[in-house]
Formats: sequence, C-alpha cells, structure tokens
Amino acid sequence: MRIFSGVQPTGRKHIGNYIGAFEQYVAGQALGEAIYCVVDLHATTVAYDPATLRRDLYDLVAVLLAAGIEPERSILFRQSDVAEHTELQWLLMSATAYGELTRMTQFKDKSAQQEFISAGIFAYPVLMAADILLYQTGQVPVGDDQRQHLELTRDVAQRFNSRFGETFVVPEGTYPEVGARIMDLQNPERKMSTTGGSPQGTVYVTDDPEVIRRKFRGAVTDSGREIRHGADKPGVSNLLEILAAVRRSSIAALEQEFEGSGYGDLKLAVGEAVAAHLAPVRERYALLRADEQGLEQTLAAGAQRARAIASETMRAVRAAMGVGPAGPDER
Ligand code: AQP
Repeated sequence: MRIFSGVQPTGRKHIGNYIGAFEQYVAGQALGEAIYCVVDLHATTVAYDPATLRRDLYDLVAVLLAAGIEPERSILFRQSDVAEHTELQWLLMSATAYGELTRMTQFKDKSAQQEFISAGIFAYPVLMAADILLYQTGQVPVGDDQRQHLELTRDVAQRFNSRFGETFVVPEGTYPEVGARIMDLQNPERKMSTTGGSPQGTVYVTDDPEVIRRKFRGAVTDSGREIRHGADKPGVSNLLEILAAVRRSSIAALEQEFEGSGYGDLKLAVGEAVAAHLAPVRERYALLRADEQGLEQTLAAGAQRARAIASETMRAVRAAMGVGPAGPDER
C-alpha cells in the first residue's frame, strides 16, 4: 500500500493542517510506504515573494519532522526536485476536461482573492493529480477541502486508463473521522486557512502556548448555553471537534463530560489541551529549524528515492501515450 500527500509551503501552518493532515501523515507511516511532498510549485500559482517561499519551505519541513515524520521510514521531498511532476502534469492535461477545471470551488475561491489570475491556478488540480498518480498511490490522507480535487484525480486516472490502457492506480482519499475541516475560531462558518483566515481565529502549530490559550479564550461561540455538536452551533461544534481530535476521544463522550458546563469552561479546556499537545512539537521544531543544511540533506535524500519511483511511472506513461522513442519491448 502506497500513501502519498502534498502540502504547500505557504505561510505558517495551522492546527487545521496539523489535525486534518499531518497527524494522518504520521499515522500513515505504520500503514504502508508513505511519501510526503512539499509542493513548492503549487505555491507559485498565486502572488508570492520568492525569498519568503524558501523560508516558508524550511519552516514547513521542520514542522513536518517535528510532528513525527521520520525520513528513514517515509520519503519526504520537495516537488521541484523531481521534474517528472511537471512532465506528467502536461500529459494529464490532455485527459482533463476544461469544464471540469472550471467547476473547482477552490479555483473560484482563490482566484477571487487574486488581482492576476494565472493559468497556473486554473491548472493546479492537474498538477495535484500528477503528484498523486506519479507514485501509483493507493491512499491520499487529506482534509475535507481537498475532496473535490481528489475526485478529479480519480476521474483523470480512470479516463487515462480507459483511453491508453491500465497505467495508474486509482487512489482513494482518506479523511480523519474528526477534524477533517477545522474552522476559524473567529468565524466558525469558514475553514481555518493560511490565506483567507482571521489572525486571532487561526491557531498556528508554532504559536506560543499562552497565545494558543488566548486565541481559544476569545473563540466565537453560539447562542444558547448547551454544549452540543450540531449544525446550529458551528462555534461549539468546532471546539468539540478540536478537543476530540487532540484527546482522541469521541464527540459524544465530550458532550457528556461538559454537560452543565458553560462555554467559557469548554474554551479553557480546549486551549489547554491544544497548548499541551503542541508544546513538544514546538520544542522539536526550534531545534530542527536551526539547521537548514540538515533540512536540505533530508530533502535531497528524499528526492532521490522519489525520482526512482517517478521515472518508472513516466516510462509507462510515455509508452502508453506514444510519446518519445519506442522502448526495447515496443519495437
Ligand atoms: N481547516 C482545515 N481543516 C482540516 N484540514 C485542513 N487542511 C487545510 N486546511 C484545513 C489540510 O491541510 C493539508 C495541507 O494543506 P495546504 O496548506 O497544502 O493547502 P491548503 O488547503 O491550501 O491550506 P490552507 O491553510 O487551507 O491554505 P489556504 O486556505 O490559504 O489555501 C491538506 O490536506 C488540507 O486538506
């Protein structure tokens, strides 16, 4: 079983990324061959600063290692180090319908935030499909916001296989049972996000424990007093989801535990639990981040292993599509 997921080196990573994706990445290491990619080429599709991109990339690699990704067990690498990603993206463009890309909600949301809407942001889901299919991936651990992109990846793989012959494994998305969509603490109708969130409503993995407690104390809650999960209580539901994820307990058990308590008690408990959960990660992060050369070495070793798998897939893709010279067994 091969597991693959990608993460963008944009801005500071938040507890949505951590709970929705990184904790699944760590767990995935015990389930199969895990491959995790820092997708820097995706980050160039919107307005960005080149120097900041490099810094953000090291920040992210250090966060992933601090979270528990073990580079001896999994492959951790940078997307731009493996040229096969962009080659496969181009070839998959011919198996992707223009209409499919126009229906992507993330394209609509993100392009609405841009002054210059690049062709790159439109073709983003095809690069994501290439990232995944290049490694003959079985499972893709992601947050709920990636569901539509995952479905597109499956459609593209199936279309390619039926047009050119069985070439790709058709991957499944895996989503955490709780915490697949962590919401902004100040606006619980919107997902917690690097680019679209509010500063006080976004809890960063590397936030100081006191800052984490303060952000939870200030979380927006709902009308009424009852602590219960439900569509009419987006603020309380979000807090319950976060607490359930970090404590690894069920929402029902938490509803029972907080029966009769006030919203203030819940906010304090979640702030405390998240601060404690992230404290060791923050400590490991500080040590790892101080050694950029070490981070580069980890990425270089990962890229070498990733390339070996990617080049094999590309041989099969080129042969299936009749691109390049015929291989010895095709003549
Ligand atoms: N709020 C969230 N709840 C649960 N999971 C989330 N993810 C992102 N936000 C949430 C998951 O984190 C992984 C890495 O995401 P990414 O940074 O590569 O891409 P993203 O979705 O663009 O991240 P952001 O922070 O949401 O940035 P914006 O909104 O600026 O694009 C993915 O598996 C994602 O599902």
